Amino acid sequence: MRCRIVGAPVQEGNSYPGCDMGPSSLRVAGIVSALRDLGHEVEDIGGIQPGAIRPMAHANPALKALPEISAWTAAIAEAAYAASEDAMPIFLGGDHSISAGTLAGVARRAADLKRPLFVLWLDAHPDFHTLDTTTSGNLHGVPLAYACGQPGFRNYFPDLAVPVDPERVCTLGLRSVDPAERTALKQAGVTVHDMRAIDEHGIGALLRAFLDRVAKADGMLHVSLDVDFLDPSIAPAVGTTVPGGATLREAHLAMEMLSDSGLVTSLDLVELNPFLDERGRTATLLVDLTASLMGRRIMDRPTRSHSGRH
Ligand code: NNH
Ligand code: MN
Ligand code: MN
Ligand code: MN
Repeated sequence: MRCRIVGAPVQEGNSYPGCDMGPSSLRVAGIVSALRDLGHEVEDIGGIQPGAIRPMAHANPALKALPEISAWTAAIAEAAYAASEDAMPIFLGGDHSISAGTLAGVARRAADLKRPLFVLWLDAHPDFHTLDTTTSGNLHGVPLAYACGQPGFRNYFPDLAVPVDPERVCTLGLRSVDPAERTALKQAGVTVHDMRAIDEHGIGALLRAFLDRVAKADGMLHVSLDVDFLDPSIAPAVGTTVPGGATLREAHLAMEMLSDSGLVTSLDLVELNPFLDERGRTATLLVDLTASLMGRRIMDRPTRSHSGRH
């Protein structure tokens, strides 16, 4: 497989500075060599630059860094469209606001190819606020709603070439959903699997059902992996820790099932804040999960006796 690594060092979409170091941290943790060791051809195109910032006013006084995130979204959407032409793009965030752009770009690519785009959103949060409903004002809380064509983004975020169909979106791992998001998710028809669903049915059964749908439709699949999908005890390097997240075993199972499916066409690794990490363990875990998603199997990997690197 050809992979293209695209850095998106955005931090203005959340309130904990440091996510701009995410791409560097993932590179230091060995994302490129992990993929090459699996036999993939990897091109690292470096980092995206934001577009021109134009001042804007909005009625919601809570909104933070709207002109900046709008400019980033335009640049990331273009880069994502270009990067998905002849390779599988892997976007290194940056906070989750980058997915406004990555989804816009890959949705446009899927439309060119006349294939339906499905989205797997692995996150403690659905990020389904609009500019009008967010009360925190942090724009990492809006990218999925924007990409799904929810109202109120016109004149603020770039116009979508093509929206993602919310009925082709599956969120997995939710455990922090705001009231406005709850209503909007239901109305839009997003598939929502919260942590209770994972506990009750097992992550494997939930993911299997979604992957079957994608396969049946000959769909493309974008995976958006927010660090806070994982339990903070294994992935501390994130501003918005929420207890009760996915375990290492659940996350690895999900990655290996995604790999087996052969359906994944693009990937976001987001919200990593290296300033909050412990000796690089979260970055290393994200690289391990990415390797599993890209074909690494327990039977082929060297045995680790503890969390140190060899
Ligand atoms: N829903 C909250 C908000 O909009 C939290 C969003 N934070 C995230 N999303 N980390 O993944 O502020
Ligand atoms: Mn998120
Ligand atoms: Mn989150
Ligand atoms: Mn060791």
